[in-house]
Amino acid sequence: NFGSVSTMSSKNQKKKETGLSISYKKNENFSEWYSQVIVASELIDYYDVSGCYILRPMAYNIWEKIQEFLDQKIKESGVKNAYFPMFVSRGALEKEKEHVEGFAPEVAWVTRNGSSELQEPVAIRPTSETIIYPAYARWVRGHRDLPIRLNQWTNVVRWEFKHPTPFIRTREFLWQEGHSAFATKEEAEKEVVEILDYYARVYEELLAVPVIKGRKSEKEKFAGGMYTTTVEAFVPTNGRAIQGATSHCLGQNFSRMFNISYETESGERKLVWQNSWGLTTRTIGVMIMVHGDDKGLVLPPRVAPTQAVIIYIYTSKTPAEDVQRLREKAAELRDTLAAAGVRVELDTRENYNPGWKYNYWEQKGVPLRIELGPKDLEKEQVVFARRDDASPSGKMTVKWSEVAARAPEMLETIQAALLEKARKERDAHIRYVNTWEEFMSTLDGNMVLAPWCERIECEEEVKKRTSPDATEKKVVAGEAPALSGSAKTLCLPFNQEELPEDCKCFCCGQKATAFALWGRSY
Ligand code: 87F
Repeated sequence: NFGSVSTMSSKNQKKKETGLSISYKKNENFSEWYSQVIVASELIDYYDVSGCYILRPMAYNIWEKIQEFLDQKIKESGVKNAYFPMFVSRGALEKEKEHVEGFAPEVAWVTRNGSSELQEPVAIRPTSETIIYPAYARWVRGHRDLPIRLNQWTNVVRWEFKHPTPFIRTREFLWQEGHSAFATKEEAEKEVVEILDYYARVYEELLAVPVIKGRKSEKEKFAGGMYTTTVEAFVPTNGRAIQGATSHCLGQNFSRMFNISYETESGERKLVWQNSWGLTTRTIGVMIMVHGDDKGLVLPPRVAPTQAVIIYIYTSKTPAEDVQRLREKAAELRDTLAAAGVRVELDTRENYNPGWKYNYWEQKGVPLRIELGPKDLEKEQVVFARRDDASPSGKMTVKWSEVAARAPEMLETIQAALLEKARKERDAHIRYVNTWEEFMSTLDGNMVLAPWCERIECEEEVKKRTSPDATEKKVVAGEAPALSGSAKTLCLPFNQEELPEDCKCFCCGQKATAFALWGRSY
């Protein structure tokens, strides 16, 4: 589904037919570029249920890397994994009215088996509070049963009606959801920020995507909880912010509804303090959008299924014994690199020329290409070509004897360079404003920090005044409607400057209580 073909040049059309190259430019048609990249790189294939996509091995492997990192972190902190059923009874789902109310249209129900109607339809989990908390109520008796700290890695289903985008907004997605119950508020709050920090590290240390940590406004928080913390990322190409993951302090709202309480030593019953937190396969979409380029995917080395590819080069004039030596040396280098812990592949296909292979692996985002040609045989060297830097300075020669030491170094250099570049670009799109006029003239393409009163009515006013109707913005054909939405608060950043004295809200003029980060978002 690449949209209108007539806008492509015949050269691009040819490339598309051979599956060799990305014909859309990231800067010119971002949404078509994205669709093309995820398919050409073999991350995603389409499926005949709207909003659902196949995660091919490349995508699933990246998810496994994220899982490995986060799973280890949360286990070290004492959280255990479990698995709860995917079906929710109507009674359980509707127990906590406030929480499900706004979400009800997104809940998918199983109403039939074969041709018979179920006596009592069951819902497919959109999130598992109503599945897990009845069990917590049974499991908690005394204070010795606390804390309970469980996580599960699952799929969830939310029957969204907004325009779907692979990884970013899908009707089924993969995530982890953590649910803890403590005797004290302090413990629950401490874990909320501890987990948020792991989420920030997934983005920054694995995906090389900078994020801003903060608290959601009253309007944007999870309605069932007390407060929501979030990591927010930014896609410079279209100026959209995107929520990266959330960690909620639930207070005692759910323990009250589900009667999760314990007896204290003095014999009183007290409600537990809870939190919940989730990170999804959206992470992968954000990474693609931030790092990808006109040649295709650009993968940060720490999550790249293949970190380095070796390509040997020869022509019809290369003597047969040299070709043989190239093959042998390339295989030897592959083994050396694999032994050094590099996820390496050797492209031995003889029916494709080197140019085609370069293109192929670039499209797949492999961070490091190692070239070995006839001239390199005498000099006992290879050429390193960085995926993130196509300039001549992105190429360098490396002695065979040093390849095993230099390749891991280079991968770490690339990892750091990707984060640095993304951070510079993101930072260039963060703007401070003080007035409504400044806000409106800055909003397009940027995230805006503005002194704010934190009132829900004020945020609603901003939403109205920045809606496509109010701003006479046209919905761009072929572009997701999400790309033309109103401005909202992304978060109140934890890390923020002190407000000047007597500072007024940029929108309503009432007393400002904090800087809020605003943007148009996914
Ligand atoms: C859709 C349908 C029904 C989001 C929904 O963020 C219910 C919900 O409760 C719903 N979409 N939510 C909020 C989920 C809150 C929370 N759950 C645990 C998380 C992280 C993991």
